[in-house]
Amino acid sequence: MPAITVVGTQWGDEGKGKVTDLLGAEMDYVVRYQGGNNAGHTVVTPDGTKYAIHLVPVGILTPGVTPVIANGVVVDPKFLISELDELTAGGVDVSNLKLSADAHLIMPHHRALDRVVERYLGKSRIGTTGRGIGPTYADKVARMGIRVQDLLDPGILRDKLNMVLREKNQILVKVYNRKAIDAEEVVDEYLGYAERLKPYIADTRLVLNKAIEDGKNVLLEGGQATMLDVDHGTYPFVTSSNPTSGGSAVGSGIAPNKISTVIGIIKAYTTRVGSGPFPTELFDEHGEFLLKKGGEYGVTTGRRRRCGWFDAVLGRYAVRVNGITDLVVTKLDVLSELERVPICVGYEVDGTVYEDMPMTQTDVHHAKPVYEYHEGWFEDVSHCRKFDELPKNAQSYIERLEELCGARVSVVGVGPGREENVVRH
Ligand code: 2SA
Ligand code: GDP
Ligand code: MG
Repeated sequence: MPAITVVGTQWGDEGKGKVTDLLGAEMDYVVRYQGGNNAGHTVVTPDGTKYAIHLVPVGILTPGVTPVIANGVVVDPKFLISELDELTAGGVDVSNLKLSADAHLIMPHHRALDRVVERYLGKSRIGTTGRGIGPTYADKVARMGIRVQDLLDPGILRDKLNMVLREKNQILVKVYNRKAIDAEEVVDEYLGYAERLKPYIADTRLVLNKAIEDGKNVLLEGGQATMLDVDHGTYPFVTSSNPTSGGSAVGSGIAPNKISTVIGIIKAYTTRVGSGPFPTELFDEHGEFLLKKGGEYGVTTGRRRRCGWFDAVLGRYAVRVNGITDLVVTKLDVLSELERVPICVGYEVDGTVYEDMPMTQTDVHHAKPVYEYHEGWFEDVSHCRKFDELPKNAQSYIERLEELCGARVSVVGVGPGREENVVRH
């Protein structure tokens, strides 16, 4: 059985958590392949319990699923232990978790650097989640990273940390006027985490490939989204990993030809948290309407999300870059009660209209949305479960998004609950 990847198509918070949870029942393995505890996935189970999951895969909530934190993830061990403890206290069995020996560890100097660099950037700051994500990936690529497997060898952990801190402490003290970090204190702290995490550490690349050979169902769960991808997003206002479907192969060790289905999660409008260009952003009462009705606040940091209309230029781009086979449109219910619903079909930059993403970041910053206007609907759609139960204008809105983005819409979300969906294919 080939693997399935679930990706965010916009700037995150499209409802990936809900969709992954929905698919979880049919899965044997659910895998995080990039990012870390910057992610925030909300799941509302049928009994009404609401979970905010950050680092572990959402599949951990489904009995029988093996949750996997694969090689492409950056892991803050203290955070992981607290998330596991919290889930256990809530009655969730976490004993099956597999943690890749190759995943990189977020260290105290990464968290410290994330914060001071943001302060240093001032007006140009990225608006990171402050979890140390960027500096950890930077060290991974610079070959200065410390990996989960280093927790198993105190001598190596000590040597690596001493070496890295010789450089990082110079930066922290001399450039940013901060206190130096004591290597021995960190070694002691991390060896404590090693004791707790040892039972979960595994060769996840082997585990997952064997699972595929045995015909098991594997779901690769993306964090963040296409436009936050370090290669394909609105650089530099991106995260430091590859949330796109290509990243799901690299970040798990599952070959691309073993991934048969790519499901793109797309909100019926657009949101973004953090800095960076956002052509359809609204600064008027419609923006307030989406913020309030959609409950658009960050799950990790509580930050207010910026809100705007649906952007089909971005949707088309995401379908291409990820090879999306099916789209899940979420939060259609939020759009009820609007007289008309604008859809951005192109960008105007200095008199030229682009139907595809402009080549340069400068043009994206200057892009003005070209809208077509769609008749709205006033009915509450949250009870709809079949496509023809949706109001006619809501149906044609979905069909228009499908046409503009170039992929079929298989599911439409009409509420936060696991069962609040219209399933088409
Ligand atoms: P980082 O911390 O280095 O990954 O930040 C870099 C950019 O990536 C954005 N980013 C996110 N955007 C949307 N949702 C994310 N997760 C949380 C959520 C966010 C929250 O689900 O609500 O609670 O604020 C997420 N994680 C990273 C970030 O805003 C920067 O623009
Ligand atoms: P993720 O990061 O992509 O998993 O998304 P988040 O959990 O950060 O944000 C999505 C929010 O939308 C959460 O509060 C979900 O419970 C909620 N949500 C998901 N799908 C729907 C939907 O179809 N309708 C409504 N009203 N809310 C939804
Ligand atoms: Mg989120």
